[in-house]
This record gives sequence, C-alpha cells and structure tokens, in this order.
Amino acid sequence: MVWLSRCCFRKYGNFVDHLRVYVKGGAGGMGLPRLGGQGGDGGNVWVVASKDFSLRKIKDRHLDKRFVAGVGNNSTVRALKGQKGADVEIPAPPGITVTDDNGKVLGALNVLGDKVRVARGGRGGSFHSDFLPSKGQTRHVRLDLKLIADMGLVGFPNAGKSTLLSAISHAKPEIASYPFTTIKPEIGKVMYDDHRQVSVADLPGLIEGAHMNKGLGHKFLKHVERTKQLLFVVDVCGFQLASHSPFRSAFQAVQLLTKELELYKEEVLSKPAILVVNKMDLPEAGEKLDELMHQLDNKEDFCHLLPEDMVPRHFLTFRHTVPISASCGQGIATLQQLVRQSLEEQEAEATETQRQDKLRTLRRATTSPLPAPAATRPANPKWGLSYDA
Ligand SMILES: Nc1nc2c(ncn2[C@@H]2O[C@H](COP(=O)(O)OP(=O)(O)OP(=O)(O)O)[C@@H](O)[C@H]2O)c(=O)[nH]1
Ligand SMILES: [Mg+2]
Repeated sequence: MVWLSRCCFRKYGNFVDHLRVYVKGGAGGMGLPRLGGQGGDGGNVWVVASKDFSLRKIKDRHLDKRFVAGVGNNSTVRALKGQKGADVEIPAPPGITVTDDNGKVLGALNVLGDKVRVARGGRGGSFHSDFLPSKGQTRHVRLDLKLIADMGLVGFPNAGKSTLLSAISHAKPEIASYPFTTIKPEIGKVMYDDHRQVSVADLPGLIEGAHMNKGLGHKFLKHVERTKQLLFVVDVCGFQLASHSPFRSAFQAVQLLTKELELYKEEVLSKPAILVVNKMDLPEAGEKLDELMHQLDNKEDFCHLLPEDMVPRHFLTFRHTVPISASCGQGIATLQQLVRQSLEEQEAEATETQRQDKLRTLRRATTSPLPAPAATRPANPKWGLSYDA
C-alpha cells in the first residue's frame, strides 16, 4: 500500500493541470514635453494556445513563473514617438481557461492560435498625461487545463475504462485490478476506416463523494465539462471499493455516478450519454444485464436501492446501452459505431439548432416594424431637440 501511494504520487506529480503565474505589463516610456514627444506604450503579456505545449513544460522552463513584458522607449529628439515595449507570450495548450486570483474568467483558449491578454502594458507619456508614463498591469493569473475530447469516460474505479480505451484506440493506459490505477487523464484516438478520428478521455475513477473532493474524482471532474459526450462505464457485476464500503450494483453505480456529476455541475448532465456495461464475459453477466435493463426501465421503482440523498434529481436517459467485454473484444465494434453515430447526430442537431436560430433572427428582422420617422419621435426634453437612440 505504501508502495502504491508513492508510485501514485510520482506519476500524479508529472501531470500539471493548473498553474499560477505572475504577469507584468511593461511600463510606458517618458514623453518629451519640450517637443510634444510621446513615449512608447509598454508591452502586453498574452497567453497563446500553441502546439505541443503543456503546463508542465511552462513550469519546467520558467521556474520562477514570472512573465514580464518589455518597457516602452522614452521619446527622444531623434525618435519623438518612442518604440512600443516587446510583448511576451506564454505558450499554453488549447483547453485552458485563464482566471485572475478572484476567480474572474479572463478568457479561454479553445483552439490553436487563440490568445488572451493577461497583463496590459502601461501607456507612454504624452500631452494628455503631462508626458508621464503609466505602469504596466501586475497580477497573478491561473491557467486551468480542461481536456478537450469528444467522449469522456466516467465510471467507478476498476470498471474497465482503461481496458476499454486500449481496446478502441492505440492508447496504452495502465490497467490493473486495484482501484485508482489511472491517476492522470489520458486521451486516446479512435481511428475509423474513413480516417475520421474520435478522441476519448480516460479519466480517473470517481467514487462516492467525489464532488466533495473524495478520491481523485473532484480534481478531474472538471475534465468532463469539455467533452462533447459522456461514456458511462459500469461493471455488470457491480463494484465494492473496499471491504468496509457498501457493494454497489451496476444500477446503483449508474445512478450514483449521475448524482456525483449532478452535485459537481448539473449542466454536465445535459450532454448526450452512452452507457457501456462491461465485463460481459463474467459468469452470470447475462442475468445481471437483464436485471440492470429492467431496473433502468423502471428507475422510480428502484430508488430505494440508493442512499436517500443520492437519488438523482433527474435520471439520465442514455442514447444507447451497449454490453461489452473490453478485455475479450466483445461488443467493441458496435460501441465504436454507436459512438460515431451519436457524435454525428449531435453535430447534426447543433447545425439544425443554428439554422433555426438564424431563421428566427431573419424572420424577426423582416417582420419588425420600421423605425418611426425622426420628426414624429418625441423630443429630448433636455436639449429641446429630437434625438436618435
Ligand atoms: N473479466 C473482465 N475483466 C475486465 C474487463 N475489462 C477490464 N477488466 C479488468 O478489470 C480491472 C480494472 O480494469 P481497468 O481498465 O484498469 O479499470 P479502470 O476503470 O480503468 O480503473 P481505474 O483506473 O482504477 O479507475 C483489470 O484487472 C482488468 O483486467 C472485462 O471486460 N472483463
Ligand atoms: Mg484506469
């Protein structure tokens, strides 16, 4: 056990999913009162979504975690307009949300090339400021990584999430019969014959109380926020974390996982979800699956199987329920097809919603009455003139 926790710590320590850095915009340059010269503005600090960059790399390359932009040049007789200070860019992976120390979101990097200004440079001295420059903005900002993947695997430990990922993609996650084998998220790519790719994020197992920071779940729950869909994975024969913890059947696991997500952030449950019932190669799996399907079809009748405060407010309706055996390969091809189908349906739905929105806006624009002629509009009492809004 000691060995296990040490090993976990070492590997966990390698993965960085948030970073707090100090940023400072450059000060502006002095103006030149005698000739009306304007000092250069200070440089800005930006966070830019860049290829092949991880938060770990930033941390390793900038041990002091300080990013300071260049100062603007003073105005001189030779160069009345001082040169602007150099900008500084912090390269970061896509999927980053940037917040200040008060938790205010400054911006998000979703695709390569997206950039967020995190510290503004000071203004160069000019006529308007008595030729005195201003200082650059100084603060700490937090970079928070949320993985971007098409599907996120959600399940109790040992359900077989990593085994499934290795069965459907080229990823080689660690697999073992003890809980919490996966301690850092990993993304695998499912390749289809027509070269379409679907990314699947293997996340550490959730346990009851994950939303309250129990287990590793809480730290990684944020990663399900950015996946397009959820792939619930349950062991058909149920799960027991330790000898003193209660045994949970597959039905209970589904509902408890739903509740954990609900307690973390209810919006997450609005994502389409697929239920994967794993380990169908085990003896009695068939009967267990029948029981699960019956319970899922009559959820209300089986609420008593859950702790009172763990009954989800809304039961999740899965787009598909797929029995598989991740280790034997049974049902894998069907699952791959259903995953793709579900993503394509979601894309089509999104396009349809966009089309409907556009149509509605267009209709509103064409049916709204024309603005009244200026002469008939009420006069602004303050100036005694008619005014335009
Ligand atoms: N019999 C059987 N065993 C399986 C199957 N899939 C996974 N297992 C076993 O279940 C155990 C857990 O598998 P993992 O893939 O590590 O489970 P996980 O959900 O990733 O677990 P954590 O990383 O701890 O959350 C391993 O011993 C696997 O060999 C299956 O389809 N059938
Ligand atoms: Mg795992």
